[in-house]
Amino acid sequence: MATLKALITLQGAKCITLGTKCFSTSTVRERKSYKLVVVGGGAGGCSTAAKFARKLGKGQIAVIDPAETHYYQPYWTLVGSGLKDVKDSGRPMRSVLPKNCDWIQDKAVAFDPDNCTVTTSNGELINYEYLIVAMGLQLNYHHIKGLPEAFDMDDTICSNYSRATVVKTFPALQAFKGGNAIFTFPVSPIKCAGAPQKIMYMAEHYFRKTGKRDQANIMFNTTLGTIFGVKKYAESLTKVVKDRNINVNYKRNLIEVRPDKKEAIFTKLDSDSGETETYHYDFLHVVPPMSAPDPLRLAKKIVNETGYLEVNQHTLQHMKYPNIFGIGDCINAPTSKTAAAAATQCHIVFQNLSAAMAGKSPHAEYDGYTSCPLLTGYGKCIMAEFDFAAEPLETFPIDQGKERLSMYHIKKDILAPVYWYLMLPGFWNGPKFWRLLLHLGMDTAVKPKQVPQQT
Ligand code: UQ1
Repeated sequence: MATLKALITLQGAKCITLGTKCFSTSTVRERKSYKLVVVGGGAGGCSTAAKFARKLGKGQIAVIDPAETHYYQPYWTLVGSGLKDVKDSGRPMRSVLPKNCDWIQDKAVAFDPDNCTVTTSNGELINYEYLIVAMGLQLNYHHIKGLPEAFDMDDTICSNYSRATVVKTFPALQAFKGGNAIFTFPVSPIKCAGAPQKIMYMAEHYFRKTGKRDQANIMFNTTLGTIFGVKKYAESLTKVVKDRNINVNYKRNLIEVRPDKKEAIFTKLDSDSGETETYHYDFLHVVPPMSAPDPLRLAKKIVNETGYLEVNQHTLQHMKYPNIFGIGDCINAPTSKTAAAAATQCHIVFQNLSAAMAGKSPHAEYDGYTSCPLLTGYGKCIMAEFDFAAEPLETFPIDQGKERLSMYHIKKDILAPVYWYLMLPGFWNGPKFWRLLLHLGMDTAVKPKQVPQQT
């Protein structure tokens, strides 16, 4: 702590915010200073850093992220279903960051937006003119009593949401002999809100293929009151759960696991008295509650009351600090948090931050586009795509509400190369171009719908 204080005092030179610009007047050499600092080396951070690295050139950009490995998380449903190897979901962070940016392999722990600095966990102060916050979400397994320890104690508990626990899913499905297979969905916004049910459909199909479906009672215990937030896809999924004999228990929130007794405890969110229900499980797929990462959540000047970066949901520029932009899961935009959303946002951030750098007003507008390839079995996928208004915004001129083999192959075989070779190097702006082309320019939903800003 003393060292940290000394460092801060030594490097405590002033920074002046002028409109959208922040100039360092520091003469202290130790302090690093960049035109653009990107906090987070995930999908949004890498792809925006790549675009700006090309624009600004060497030495102008730093990406702050402690992780040694960058993971393509959309692979994890496929890993849990036994279709892909977890090793293929990760690549060394250095290999996915632009060559001419500095990688500060440390954790951002504090933000001082008035002085344009980010502090890292080893006490370094990084000075920026412009900042992109791309910190993703934090997984809060520890908010469920008994977790994360139960993952080590019980082979039948798994979770596709982390590298350490996704490898338990397929072996648990293989070892399953019958009984209750429970799939959960937590309170709070989560990333890829379709993933909690995708693995359930894959498990159901796997049980059928391996002759154990008759012994399985499959349950989806979700905190929500509907199966999906977009009417068109909710109708398709309601039919899927009915046809596959899956029991959906709405308004159930997992609060505790007892691996010694193989019990999962849920609160009933629709009961006033906080009533609980105890279920015996023979297989349990847990989706953790999530939040903005603690260092961001606690940076009160730049977040809203729920802890997410407070940006204008159309321009993605910060509501109070014009030299700050946000992308991906950590922002307050009211849309489903996915890599497809980050790809589309990347293009918007690039245009609007470039405008800000040139002293102009942001003009590009994000329409809330997001996409969720809802795997509903081996060889089946409903490709959900929608906007802020929860209206379908489909790329292909076919009904994407239907389960399709073509969409399954897009999810399984095509999107990963798109991610590694187009999105991370900053060349994939989402499928809007293809949507326009495939609809021969007749897409009526192309203009962003004006949805009131939510905070
Ligand atoms: C997408 O653009 C994207 O970014 C790379 C994803 O992330 C992996 C997706 O999952 C999806 C579905 C899209 C949207 C693309 C198409 C072709 C529908």
